[in-house]
Amino acid sequence: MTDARLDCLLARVPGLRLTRDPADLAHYGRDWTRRWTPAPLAVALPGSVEEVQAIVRWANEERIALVPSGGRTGLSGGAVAANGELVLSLERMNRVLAFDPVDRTLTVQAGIPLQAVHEAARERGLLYPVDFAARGSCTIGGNIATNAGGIRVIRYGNTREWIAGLAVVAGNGDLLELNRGLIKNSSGYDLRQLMIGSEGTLGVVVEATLRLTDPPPPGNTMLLALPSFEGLMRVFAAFRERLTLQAFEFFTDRALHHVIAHGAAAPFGQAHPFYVVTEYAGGDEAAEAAALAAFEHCLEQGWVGDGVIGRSEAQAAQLWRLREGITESLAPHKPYKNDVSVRISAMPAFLAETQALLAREYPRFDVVWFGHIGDGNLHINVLPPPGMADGEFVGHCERVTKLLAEALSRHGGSISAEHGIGLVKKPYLDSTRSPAEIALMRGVKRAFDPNGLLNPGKLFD
Ligand code: 2HG
Ligand code: ZN
Repeated sequence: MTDARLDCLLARVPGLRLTRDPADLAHYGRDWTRRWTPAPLAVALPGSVEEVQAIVRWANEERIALVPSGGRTGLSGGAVAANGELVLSLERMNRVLAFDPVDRTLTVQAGIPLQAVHEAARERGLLYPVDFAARGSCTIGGNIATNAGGIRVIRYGNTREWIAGLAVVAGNGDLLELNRGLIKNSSGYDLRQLMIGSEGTLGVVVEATLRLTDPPPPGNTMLLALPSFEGLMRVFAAFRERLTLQAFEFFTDRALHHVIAHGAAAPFGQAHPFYVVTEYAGGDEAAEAAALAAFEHCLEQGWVGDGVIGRSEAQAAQLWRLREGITESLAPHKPYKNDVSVRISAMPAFLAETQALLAREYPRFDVVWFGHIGDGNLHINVLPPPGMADGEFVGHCERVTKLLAEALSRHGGSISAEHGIGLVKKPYLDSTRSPAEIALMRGVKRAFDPNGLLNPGKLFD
């Protein structure tokens, strides 16, 4: 291995899969942010909990930083290894371990892709309801690390709601069995919940016990075209009042432009400034009548200009592609990403203020808005004007993010809704968390990871 520390690791964990192949270092050293040059020391691909524990103990002796790694689909730089860290990939630990039909839980290893969890639940007649476009590549461990949200939070909540138990290797190598699948457990601090959303800074999630639920009756999908931003929250209120919403997602014409340029079919004969994809439970006559009533009400009020229903599964998938294809269609342009949230009640005022701010600050930039508007969560992707150097572009975006963070602070919002803080949003953490909170978070970090070796530099320094 030409590195005495790695030789020592291999001697201690015989058979450990470890690579320093430059292609592997580049592959495992970065996530979807693509802003940092990967430079890990090596990549370890353990095959068991015991191997993970041995790696963490070795890292403490050698004082080597570790970057826990799932599917690396994150957008905040939380899984980047750019400073000689050892990447600890859970990729090989990707099995379903147990299913309990009475508890309705599925116990899995952390490296299992979200889509495989969906399939495992479906095969057992049940549903794991957290879902989003990266389902094929992201892993459940990464979902837990960021408390991932996605397109069905409006109905089912975030990842946090679906974790009945966790097995976690703490910063000193101890194995913690947190909550052990219990529904009720009033026995002190809930360390499981603390671990969820901690971005790999407190422990390495190695196994998770997931709650499953009944699959809903078939839903229906509708695409709405809106003439203005102002009507957006009113349309949401009108649909929520009449229907059980499973998703309520919004995007702008610029977003649609990129998805169509990427191969999707245009949904309407003419362009509209804003769009909503909504999915509602039912699929029966009553739901259809309620959806039609909501649509007609919005049409009469002038909040909606046009609409189309996905009549078959294939049509619904086509409508969903318009929303779910946005991130992929923007990726070649290297967008600067914002993922912000406010309470739903604060959304109209926040939208008006943010729209004015961005129109003022980004007159030359392509600004693409989309997101989970029914959860108060907006994604604002900024694309560089042609020819602008990367440094100048990022500098500009960082200055505007500061203004956005100040607006969020005034509206009681969050600088990260579902992507995590990572490296990208670290400078703005104090817009969302008070000094007292951050001091406590640092204390928690020290308690779980005394030598500061787990994902150092992410979340805070
Ligand atoms: C989504 O909602 C993801 O599609 C990605 O959270 C958001 O690319 C983004 O900014
Ligand atoms: Zn999202």
